Amino acid sequence: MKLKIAIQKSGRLYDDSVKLLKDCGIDLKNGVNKLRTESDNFPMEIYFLRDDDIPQYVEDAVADIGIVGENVLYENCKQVDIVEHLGFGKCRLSVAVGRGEQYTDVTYLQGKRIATTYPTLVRQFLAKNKVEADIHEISGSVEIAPGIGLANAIVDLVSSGSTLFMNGLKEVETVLQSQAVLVRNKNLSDEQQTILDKFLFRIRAVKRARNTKYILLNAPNDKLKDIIALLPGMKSPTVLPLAEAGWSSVHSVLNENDFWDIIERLKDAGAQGILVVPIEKMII
Ligand code: PRT
Ligand code: ZN
Repeated sequence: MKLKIAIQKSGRLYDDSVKLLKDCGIDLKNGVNKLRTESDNFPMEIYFLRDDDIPQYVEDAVADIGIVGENVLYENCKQVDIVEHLGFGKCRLSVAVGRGEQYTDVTYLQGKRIATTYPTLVRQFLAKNKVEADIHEISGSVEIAPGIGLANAIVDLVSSGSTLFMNGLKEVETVLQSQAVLVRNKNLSDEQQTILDKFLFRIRAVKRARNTKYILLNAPNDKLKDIIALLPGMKSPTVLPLAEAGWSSVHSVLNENDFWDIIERLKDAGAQGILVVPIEKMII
C-alpha cells in the first residue's frame, strides 16, 4: 500500500513541494518519468500534475492527497479536506484598479467590468459586499485588461505587487489570503490514513523547525536571571558553566517572529557572543 500524492508538475509550488518531501526524509526516485515517481524509503507515490487539476484528482481518489494553493481549491469548489497549511506559496487574491482612479470603497465596483481568472471567488466577494458588477473571465495576463480597455478593474493574485505596479494599477481590496495546503480525499482507508498521519507528523516537525531558531549565548552569572526570563525554551533554557569563572553559556530556542525583538533585549540584558543556528527538525 502506497499513499498517492499529487503535486504541481512545474510552477511556483513545485520547488517548495519537493523540498517539503525531502525535508520530511522522503526520497524520490529520479528519472522514472515526468508524470509519476515513487519513494524508496516511504510508502508514497508522487504524481506531477497541473495545479488546477489537483483538487479534482483528490476528490476522485485518483490521488489520495495533494498540495495546492487555497486560491485554486476555493475557486474549484471540490469536496476534499484541508489537513495542513504549509506556509509557502503565500499570496493574496486582490482587486486592483488604475492608479489614477478615485477608489473609496467596494461600491466603486458597482456596474463596472472586472477581469479575472477567478470568477467564482469574485462572484462570492461581490455578493458578500452586495455589489453588482460584470465579471469578465479571461485565462491569463489579467493585469493588462484595464490598460487595453477590456475592464475597469481586475481580480488577480498578488505577491510582491510589482506586476500591478508595472501595469499602472493599485491594489484596493483583498478577496482572499492564500497559501499552499495539504488536502486529502474524504474517504481514505485506515491504512492510507496511517501513512498520512506519519507524513503529517514529519511535516509538523519540519514546519516547527522552520519557524524556530536555536540560540546560544554567554552571560555573566549575575545577569542570568534576567536573561533566562527572556528565553522560554522548549521546557526551560539549558545553562552550562563556562571555563571562565562567573560566566555561563545559555542555550534555548526562539520563535522566528519574536527573533529580532528578543535578540535586542538579550543584548541589553548583558548577553554576549550570541549565536543563532537553524534547526533541522523539531519534535515536541
Ligand atoms: O501550470 P500550472 O497550471 O500548474 O501552473 P499555473 O501557471 O496555473 O500556476 P503558478 O505556477 O503560476 O502558481 C501556482 C500557485 O502559486 C498559485 O495558484 C498560487 O497559489 C501560488 N502563488 C503565489 C502565485 C503567486 N504567488 C503569484 N504571484 N501564483 C501566481 N502569481 C502571479 C500572479 O498571477 C501575477 O501574475 O504572479 C504575478 C504577481 O506577482 P507579483 O510578485 O508581481 O505581485
Ligand atoms: Zn494552473
